Amino acid sequence: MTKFIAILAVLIALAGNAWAASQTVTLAVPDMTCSACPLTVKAALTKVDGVTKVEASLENKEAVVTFDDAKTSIAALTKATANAGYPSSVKH
Ligand SMILES: [Cu+2]
Repeated sequence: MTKFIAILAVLIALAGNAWAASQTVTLAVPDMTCSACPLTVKAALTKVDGVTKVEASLENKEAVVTFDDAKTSIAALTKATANAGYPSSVKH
């Protein structure tokens, strides 16, 4: 019986993971002006819980962020860049 409950717990945990979806968003970060800026933006975004990948580009003035939408939101991402001194918005 204990074993059955343990198996059930594993199945529930796996099902829980299935709900979390990995999302990728492109943020426009117009205030990046030198090669150090993308590093600051990347560091700020990487610190947000749930973010799995960040690519910040000075040339495009944008940051491409991959995150787990069960752990964080686009609002949290734009807030993180703003707190680092770089206001951002979603690129459509
Ligand atoms: Cu800079």
